Amino acid sequence: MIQLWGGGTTRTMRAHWILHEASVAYEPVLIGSRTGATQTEQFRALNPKEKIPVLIDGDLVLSESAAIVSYIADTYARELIPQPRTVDRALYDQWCSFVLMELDAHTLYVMRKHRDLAALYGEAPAAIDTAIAGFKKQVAVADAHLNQHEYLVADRFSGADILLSVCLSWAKLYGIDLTDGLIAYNKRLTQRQAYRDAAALNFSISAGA
Ligand SMILES: N[C@@H](CCC(=O)N[C@@H](CS)C(=O)NCC(=O)O)C(=O)O
Repeated sequence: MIQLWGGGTTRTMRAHWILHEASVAYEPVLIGSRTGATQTEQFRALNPKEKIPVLIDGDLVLSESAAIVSYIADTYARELIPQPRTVDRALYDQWCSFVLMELDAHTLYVMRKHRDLAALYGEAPAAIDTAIAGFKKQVAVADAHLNQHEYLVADRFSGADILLSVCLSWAKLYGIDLTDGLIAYNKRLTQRQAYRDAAALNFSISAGA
């Protein structure tokens, strides 16, 4: 039985959502972040980075939320990801890298680190201001694309939309104003049954302090 470790965060949400989209039966192991549960000997053996989510499928132990999204789609739901070695797959990879770097690591996560987790990482108001400005500038590129297309790649729902939608929900939670177009796109995606079922499970525990 496939296992997915982790819950309560936007990164774990990505993995729960793709598993639900793919209708894959799995056992959720709902450990939370910053609870100490990622520092046990058992968990460190799965992921020495001490981070959730982690997927176990047979002999494969896979961390990194975006890698999990692509693996599940490639293996169990090929309609959710363009085929390898195609132009659409290159564009899919481009959008995934964009979301992970420009909307997650460089911007939203900077806000998380220096605002929510300032006790650990230090306060940095200037970094937060530039993170918000950076997020708005970068997300405008996705907005312009989505004004012309229903989805990010090949005009069909894919794992890349999961990554973007989760970041848009995260931005909303942080009080960042989004355009009507992005709000409508996100609403459409979060109305999917798979999203609702995954969110009910993922957010049944909280993110941790
Ligand atoms: N790049 C990783 C980031 C994973 C990550 O940072 N996870 C956080 C929760 S969102 C975590 O597990 N932190 C360790 C802890 O809080 O115990 C991914 O996308 O999967």
